[in-house]
Amino acid sequence: MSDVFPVNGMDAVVFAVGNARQAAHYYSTAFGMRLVAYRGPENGDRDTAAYVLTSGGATFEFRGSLRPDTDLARHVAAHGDGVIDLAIQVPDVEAAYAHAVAHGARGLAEPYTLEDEHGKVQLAAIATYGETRHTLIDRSNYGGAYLPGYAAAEPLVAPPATKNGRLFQAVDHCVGNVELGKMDEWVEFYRKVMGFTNMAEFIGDDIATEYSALMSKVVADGSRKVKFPLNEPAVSRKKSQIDEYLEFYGGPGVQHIALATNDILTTVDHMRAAGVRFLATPDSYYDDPELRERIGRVRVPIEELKKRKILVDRDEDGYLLQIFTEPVQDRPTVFFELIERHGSLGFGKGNFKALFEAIEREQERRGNL
Ligand code: TYF
Ligand code: FE
Repeated sequence: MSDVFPVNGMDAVVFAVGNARQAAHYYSTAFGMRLVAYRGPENGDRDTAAYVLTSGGATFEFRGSLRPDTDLARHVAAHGDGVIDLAIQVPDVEAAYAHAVAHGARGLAEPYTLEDEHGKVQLAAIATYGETRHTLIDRSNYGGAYLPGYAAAEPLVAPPATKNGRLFQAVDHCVGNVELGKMDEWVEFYRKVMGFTNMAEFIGDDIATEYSALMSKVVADGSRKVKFPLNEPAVSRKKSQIDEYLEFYGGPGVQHIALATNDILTTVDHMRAAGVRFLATPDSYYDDPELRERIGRVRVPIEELKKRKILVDRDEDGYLLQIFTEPVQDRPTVFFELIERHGSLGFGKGNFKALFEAIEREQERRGNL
């Protein structure tokens, strides 16, 4: 199962943005990330400014166009700031690419090698939903800051004052929004092309029509290191948040990136203090005796979660704490999730109702409900 398309984990999440320099600043100050590499005219790239930031094992690259007539500029004009690449680390790029295209993937870049004094990197790329791509990458023979062509860079600001100097340590999952009726086709795409399998968590018809206005299924590689939930709008009373996304993004794309943290309270406190806005759950969520019953004991008093509007869910394997930011750019498109897992492999199914009601209140404020 996992041997038809072995993966080692997520590589970089690449964003196309209107102003990469300011994005680098925001993700440094508000998300506590560390600038590690840069590429621009100073390094011979006349078209692009690219900033690479890390937080533990998570890597984000922000690319901005210096000219109006580039693919990157066209992408930002069409979609606003957004994710263009969910790069995946694979042990064998040639084999992964060959398997993917033989099973129906559209190839965007045949396997190629980048090389400099720090070693070599193998890459290839395939298309996924919308204008999003998956770069397949093997950097196991590379010791440089990011990729050949990028120069090492110094952090922009001091690290956050946490025990390990960061606010999160990995990308937990990356969610895609696709068009009505297409979710199962994309589930099938990941099954055929990458051998990914359906995880148990999904939003069924009943929940979809009652309150969520979306359907959702999760695919993951055999080792569960790469997890891709996929949403489609559901027909319901109100305008689906997925339709709002599709309208403003101009088609399918990445909806949210979930970041794994070991201390969600500290992370949320830091991000809030830096000006990041989170979706607010009503106090009634925490005061509901049914919630307290269902959740049982978690590592902090519920009052601490209530103060910060952190959601909590439990399943047979354990529990998780999670919270969602508002969209992080002008358009109501991409947002982030913070997630602290204690055994649970789920996605917060028990929170869907409260979460989607909070999202609907925001849609309403934007005039998009
Ligand atoms: O990734 C997930 O499935 C959860 C739940 O618009 C979720 O984070 C699903 C859809 C959505 C927001 C959150
Ligand atoms: Fe999520």
